[in-house]
Amino acid sequence: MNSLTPGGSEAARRFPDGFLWGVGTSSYQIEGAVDADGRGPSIWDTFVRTPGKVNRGDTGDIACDSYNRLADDVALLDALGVGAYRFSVSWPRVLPSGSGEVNQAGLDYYRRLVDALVEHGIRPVATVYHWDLPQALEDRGGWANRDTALAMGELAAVLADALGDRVSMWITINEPLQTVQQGYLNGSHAPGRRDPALAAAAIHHILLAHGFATQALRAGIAGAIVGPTMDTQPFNALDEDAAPAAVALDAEYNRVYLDPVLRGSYPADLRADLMPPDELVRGGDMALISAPIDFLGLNYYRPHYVRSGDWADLRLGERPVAGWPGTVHYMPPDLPRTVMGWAVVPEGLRDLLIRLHGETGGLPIYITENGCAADDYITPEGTVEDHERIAYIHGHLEAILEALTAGVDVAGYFHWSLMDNFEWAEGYRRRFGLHYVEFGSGRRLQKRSASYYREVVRTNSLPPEPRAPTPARAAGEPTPRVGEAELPEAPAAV
Ligand code: IFM
Repeated sequence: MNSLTPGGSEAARRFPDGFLWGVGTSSYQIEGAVDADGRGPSIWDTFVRTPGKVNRGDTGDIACDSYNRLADDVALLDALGVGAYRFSVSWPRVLPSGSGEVNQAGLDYYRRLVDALVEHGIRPVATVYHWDLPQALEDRGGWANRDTALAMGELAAVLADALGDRVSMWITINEPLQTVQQGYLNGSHAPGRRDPALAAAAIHHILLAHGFATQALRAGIAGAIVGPTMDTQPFNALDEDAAPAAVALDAEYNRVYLDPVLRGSYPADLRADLMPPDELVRGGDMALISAPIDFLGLNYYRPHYVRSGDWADLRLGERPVAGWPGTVHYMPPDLPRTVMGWAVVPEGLRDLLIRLHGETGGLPIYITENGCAADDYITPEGTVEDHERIAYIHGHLEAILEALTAGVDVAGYFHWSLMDNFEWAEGYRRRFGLHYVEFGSGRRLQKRSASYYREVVRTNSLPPEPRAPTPARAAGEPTPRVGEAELPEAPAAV
């Protein structure tokens, strides 16, 4: 793909001094202990109990049991040698009713976590909202209700007060796109709505929540470093006729979140039914949403492709682009894919970083998530040989080096994830971790990729080449370079 593949000079493979290496998780995906110490219910506790919503009916009731295994997880981080850990706070653990009374026992858990991290020289990076909205707020309208944004400001103030002496770096919201697309448009995530009018309101209120949280964090913590995390998803048009649809999808998926934060306005070409109506956008809202941020968090997994094509003649895996007759979502058959069905395109990350460098006016960008699900398994020798993941990381780190060379201020990389966990509607069947989790016993086991990543962190550079052969899938599985006839069902997010 580039000049850095095996043989690139050592200097070219080095990351800048001070580059922040980390891993990430989120509360509902790992903590379990959903009834412990006064935690209130979240929308995910409700959603997982709705028949047919989550694969095999899996729940986050136990997950990785991180609430009770805090020391084990910090030991894993320590062994990786990472400089930072990105975790999220469970809102219903801290404010069981969404606002009002604070649950001290819940706050204490995060205090213990942060103390342990600091003791080990690992910088805590906290996400205020990673999808587990208190059910009490959902009962009052969830993200379609402006009060939810105000309540998130309240949550951020509580967190600033309790953790601000030890946590300086904060992510306000994680992937607002997914909250809106999956939570309010296609219903595949909690709260499972399918209503563009609610989605339009949710867009505005989740951005407003970012604004209120930023304000509260800055007010409570001197020198707070604050930014949102977006999962900006490139849309590539494969022919000229499909280009207008790609631009429209970019507005619907990406610019609708980036523009308000970076420019203080919604994109004029946004799908009309998703444009937050004037009566919801009050005076001062856009100024609050676009208050200065210190960095942009970027979660990158994959790009998308559209081509012109007859809706009556779709191939397996293709879907119409809604609102664009004659244009289809397309998966080029020669692209490798992960078990999620997501295309593996590291250079998409490089190009996206260069784009965002321009759009943010050169703000530092942290890759707050990047990783892949794979069909990992424990070999008879007791190891997990996840060479597909190593190749994935390697390729994406090369892409980051290229972006750095092009002048982008990439300030850190957080691999998703520290360990296998509850992958939302997919339940536990999709493993994203550097550590294998034996669900049931809760045992954690280092995968081969953890050793690879430890070496990257230790040397602050990319190894000359991945350490082992890089089959696209675990041994015994068919290669993902399959013909179009074998394309899987398209992911629900798009
Ligand atoms: O597991 C999720 C995470 O919660 C948000 N970003 C994408 C990951 C993989 O799907």
